[in-house]
Amino acid sequence: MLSRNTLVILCLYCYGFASGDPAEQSLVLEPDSTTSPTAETGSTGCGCRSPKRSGGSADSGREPPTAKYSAETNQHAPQTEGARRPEHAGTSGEMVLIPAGQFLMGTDNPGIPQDGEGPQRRVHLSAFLMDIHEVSNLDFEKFVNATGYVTEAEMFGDSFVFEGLLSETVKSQISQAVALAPWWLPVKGANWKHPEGPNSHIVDRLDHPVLHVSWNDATAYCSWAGKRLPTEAEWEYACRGGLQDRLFPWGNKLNPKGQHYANLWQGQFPAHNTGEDGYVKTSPVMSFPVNGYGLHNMVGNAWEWTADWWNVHHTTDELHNPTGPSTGQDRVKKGGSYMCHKSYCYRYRCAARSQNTPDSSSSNLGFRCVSDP
Ligand SMILES: *[C@@H]1O[C@H](CO)[C@@H](O)[C@H](O)[C@H]1NC(C)=O
Ligand SMILES: [Ca+2]
Ligand SMILES: [Ca+2]
Repeated sequence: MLSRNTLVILCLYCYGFASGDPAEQSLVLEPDSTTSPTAETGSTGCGCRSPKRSGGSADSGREPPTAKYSAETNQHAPQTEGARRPEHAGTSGEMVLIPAGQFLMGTDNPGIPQDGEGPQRRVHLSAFLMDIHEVSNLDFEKFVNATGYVTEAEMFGDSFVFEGLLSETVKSQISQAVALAPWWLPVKGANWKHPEGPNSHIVDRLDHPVLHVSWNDATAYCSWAGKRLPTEAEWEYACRGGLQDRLFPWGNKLNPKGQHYANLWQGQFPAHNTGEDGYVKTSPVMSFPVNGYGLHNMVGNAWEWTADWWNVHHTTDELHNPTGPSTGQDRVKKGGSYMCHKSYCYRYRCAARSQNTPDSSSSNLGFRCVSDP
């Protein structure tokens, strides 16, 4: 096992670490001085960037719960606009062909303007194959069994866990929290195999998304599988499922006909999740209806890493197969998670985006891969 100091030297991305007692280096919790203080304020902050190893910023913002649906509403996948699969979308294993085309990326009506959701711009993409679901614990276990890969959270010895998932015993052992997003707690021994710490296991959720994987881990997995992470443009194009100018992969209404189409948060964050969509934590990667391209859980369930560096400024020039900025500090993540509610994290829209450092990991962040046909 590499020591922390060895890791700092070896890891290209660990620029945020200071020297000293390894126990104090594991997760850096100060606000990120490079981030505008207004970047996550008002009704839009969620602490999305907070569970990072090199800084953090967040806020609170609350709205009363709006319970309207029952947990049963997701039991039978509804046959509505989002569930149709176009004839041009063929399958290859557990991947689906996303046809070449053009789309309008981003939005001119940003839900969270400071995230760089706009301006809307035309993007052309070549065809690619995409995993129909988030990489599952079972998928990741195959990779680890085959390669002996050790994730960054395992090397660092800790990862961020949403406090609502933790027992009182585990919580009582933690003295730090993210200053402005106190629902994120650094948990020793939390990693993909032990999502809530050493006493938790994945045996009963092998079909759930793998969590506590950094961008570097995700890249290693996709590379092993002969695939790669999607660019942000590919991810967003796939998210839209062939629909134009819609908020969600299935349309503009969050719950068409009273049905849930994504694993999000119902109730008051962070105190109470009613689990009205059937899940208070992650759900199986094949749950919820597919979008127009046959993809599950593009929004909600686990956030998904993309290949691109983060930047909030975009050209309106028409681009072909854009790959994002050539350099940066954070990588783009898309789709929001089971922790998202409109009151504090309206990021379960295709145009929404957030970021984290490439060595960060948390209990709501995973990924899926793409490949070239
Ligand atoms: C990985 O290896 C362990 C130990 O040999 C085994 O129990 C498990 O079934 C393997 N998992 C997969 C997905 O092959
Ligand atoms: Ca849920
Ligand atoms: Ca997802």
